[in-house]
Amino acid sequence: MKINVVKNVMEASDAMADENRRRMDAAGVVAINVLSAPGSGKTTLLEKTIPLLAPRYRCAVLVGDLQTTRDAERLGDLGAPITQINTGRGCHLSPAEVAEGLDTLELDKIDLLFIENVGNMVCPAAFDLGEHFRAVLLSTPEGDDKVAKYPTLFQPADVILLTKIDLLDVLEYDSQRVRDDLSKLNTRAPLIECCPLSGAGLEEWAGWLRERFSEK
Ligand SMILES: Nc1nc2c(ncn2[C@@H]2O[C@H](COP(=O)(O)OP(=O)(O)OP(=O)(O)O)[C@@H](O)[C@H]2O)c(=O)[nH]1
Ligand SMILES: [Mg+2]
Repeated sequence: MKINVVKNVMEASDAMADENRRRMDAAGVVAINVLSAPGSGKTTLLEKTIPLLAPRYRCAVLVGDLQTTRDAERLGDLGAPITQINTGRGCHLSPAEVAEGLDTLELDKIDLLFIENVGNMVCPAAFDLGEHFRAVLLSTPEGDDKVAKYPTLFQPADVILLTKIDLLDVLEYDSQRVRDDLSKLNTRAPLIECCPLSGAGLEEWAGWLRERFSEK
């Protein structure tokens, strides 16, 4: 009896991600996959970050959502190329969708490409999109227990942003618990405490991005 085995259902996905990375490498683009739960502040972070980096760094954004162009509209006045990717029912961006997004951009004119993933703490973490680095946001209202509960999101992160620190005083939030959980899971990624809304802490994040670009 012949038994068919699908050895690695992710193989095609990973091959597509590698191809995306190759295209971006050829154009000198550094790509950051930005992941978090819905509403942690990904778009707000990008709204504040792009003006901090311009004009020295030419930024662009691929932004994933199930429906609407709302995030792209928010980012649309920054002077950076923005492409909204609607996934329909999809709970994460796929490398094939990112490849289509790359087709809409002039890669030779981009230094930093932010890929705002669909808000979700589980599925997006499983897919390499061809990015060079992963930035993971954790906002204080989500609770201080999330690092240990969602290890697959935080373990591969290259940088972690603890956002909405302006709310620390009104929440019963233990930042040390986050640091303790990270010390068991990921000691490589710096933890940047910030408030994307006010801009507090964003110079440290911008510095981290500039360093990643200069390393490439
Ligand atoms: N208090 C506070 N609110 C913030 C901060 N950053 C973002 N917000 C608010 O959080 C809400 C969600 O922010 P978004 O930037 O839309 O979050 P997102 O992660 O892009 O959301 P999705 O794309 O839906 O996953 C908005 O009402 C923001 O104004 C912050 O630093 N402090
Ligand atoms: Mg958003």
